[in-house]
Amino acid sequence: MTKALLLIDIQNGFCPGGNLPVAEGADIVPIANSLMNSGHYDLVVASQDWHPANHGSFASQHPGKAPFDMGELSGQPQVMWPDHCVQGTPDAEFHPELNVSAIEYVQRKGENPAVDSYSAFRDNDRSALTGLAAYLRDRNVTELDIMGLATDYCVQFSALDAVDMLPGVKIRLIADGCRGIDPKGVDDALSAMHAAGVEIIQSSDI
Ligand code: VGL
Ligand code: ZN
Repeated sequence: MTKALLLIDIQNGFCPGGNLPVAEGADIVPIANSLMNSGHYDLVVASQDWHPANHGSFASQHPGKAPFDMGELSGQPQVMWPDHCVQGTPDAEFHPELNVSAIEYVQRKGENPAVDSYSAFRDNDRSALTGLAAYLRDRNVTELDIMGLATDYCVQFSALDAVDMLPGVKIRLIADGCRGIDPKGVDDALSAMHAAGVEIIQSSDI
């Protein structure tokens, strides 16, 4: 029995003051810190959105596109994001108050400019794996709790891939430990995760 906590993209870029801020994004940092300190988890891992400056999800790479327009990338519809979480910049760093010393493994993602990677497990076109599923299997993880940013994008894609790629592992979403970009998108994401077999819990349940 290995209980693991997966922290999705708790980075400056997704917190107020960042380049792709999520409303109240920084409010989840104390929740992450208290869960890491709770003694409940045997293992804490985190993902980090880690884009090259010319990443194809950036509106700046598509003449005529503005941030939040729809475009296309790797043959799929793609939201055109503001430049965010560029490798080596403060925007890509974890939130300064996040207790990073408790994190044993960091999975970077979104490094290929030709495809986006919302999920911490694989690229959006599902061709390249990040290595996180193999790491968690190797560590004999049996329960995986997920929280972070943003509910309707990276959290949702990661939770759905966890169900798909870690058969037999119990997957739970810590709802109050997440914040989203679009309220409607958050509702849809919670429904989709629930329908896929993700248990939706609150941090107070742990
Ligand atoms: C994310 C949009 C673009 C996320 C990452 O972490 O949810 N969203 N890149
Ligand atoms: Zn990104």
